[in-house]
Amino acid sequence: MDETVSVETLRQRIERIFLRAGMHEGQAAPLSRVIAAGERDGCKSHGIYRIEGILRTLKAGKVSGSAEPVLQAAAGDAIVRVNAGGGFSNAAFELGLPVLADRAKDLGLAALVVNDCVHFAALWPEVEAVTAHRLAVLVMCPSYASVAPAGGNQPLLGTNPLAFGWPRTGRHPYVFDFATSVAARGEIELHRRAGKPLPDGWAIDLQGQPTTDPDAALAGAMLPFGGHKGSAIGTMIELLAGIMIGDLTSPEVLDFLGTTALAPFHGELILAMCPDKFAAGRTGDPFARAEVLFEAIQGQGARLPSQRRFAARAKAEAQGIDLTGAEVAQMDRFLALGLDAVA
Ligand code: NDP
Ligand code: PYC
Repeated sequence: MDETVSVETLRQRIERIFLRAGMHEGQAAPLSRVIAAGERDGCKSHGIYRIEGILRTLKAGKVSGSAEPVLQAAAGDAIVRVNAGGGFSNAAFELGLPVLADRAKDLGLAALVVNDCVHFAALWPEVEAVTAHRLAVLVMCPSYASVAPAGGNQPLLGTNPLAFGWPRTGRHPYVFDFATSVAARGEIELHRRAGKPLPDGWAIDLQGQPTTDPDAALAGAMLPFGGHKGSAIGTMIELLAGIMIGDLTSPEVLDFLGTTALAPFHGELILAMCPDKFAAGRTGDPFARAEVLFEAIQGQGARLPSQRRFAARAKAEAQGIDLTGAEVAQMDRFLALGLDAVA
């Protein structure tokens, strides 16, 4: 039966599923927060639909449900590292965040490198956590080979998300967060489950021909957004958030997993910048100047990225989250059967 639940009720239900599957609290709690936030903000491609993949990844032994992330941050160093120990990125990020924020405020610029993590989530929860410290931020990570480079026809790059945040006083931050493929792979899977064709231009089949069939797209390759531009940004993410931080690239992730049905194991890079420090000595308050820009954008009738998401959040917080009967039944099944519920 369909249900409407509060964000916290949903979060607790998700957490219970993960604990039932054998995950420790330190992993289950941050994971449940990020998935419930996805549903709350109307981001279905990274909401409760991801629970099944997480359980499958746990069962396959490709993620540790008991990992305890370890922080490495030599005094005064701008690079803060957290080794996730093969667990989910979310717990590692939460451990590194306070040190990252302090260093960025002291030094003007600091990086959080998360190594050896499984990252299946949207990036905006991390972006918002950093902007809450009045810092600007860039976040990126590889995924697994599923996107053909512009001009190519075989999966090589990941859907490699890139997200940015700028803090705003008394308002939600300016945030964008997108896959560097035309759409996130999760969107293709959701189209497949709904029996809907894909929009034109998202993917090619195994023969390299354009396709709108989700199954053919999943077997073939997705396309980068903006042709050669998205392809180059996706490549940059492989370089910075894969090779540069000594972690896996998307093709290496696919070799490691042997499938795109499990959540990807790799690293993540978070760059935090202090606008006050960067602007010091120059005319004008950077935060006030940013507001002029945002107003000019909206003055043309354009919307800011994340505006839809923040509206969905306000609605969910006031009225709860609507779950379909199928979603409720699936979560009940996960809770009853634990890892036996997945292949
Ligand atoms: P979308 O294309 O749905 O949205 C991208 C961004 O553009 C959002 O910030 C969105 O804001 C904004 N936006 C959309 N339409 C407009 C508009 N008309 N005007 C202004 N801004 C707009 O995202 P994707 O499908 O590319 O990615 C979805 C999610 O998938 C991301 O959160 C990403 O992090 C995640 N992902 C994670 C991966 C991983 O490996 N962990 C891999 C790939 C993707 P709004 O939300 O308000 O619409
Ligand atoms: O939706 O593209 C995606 C994705 C890949 C890994 C996690 N999410």
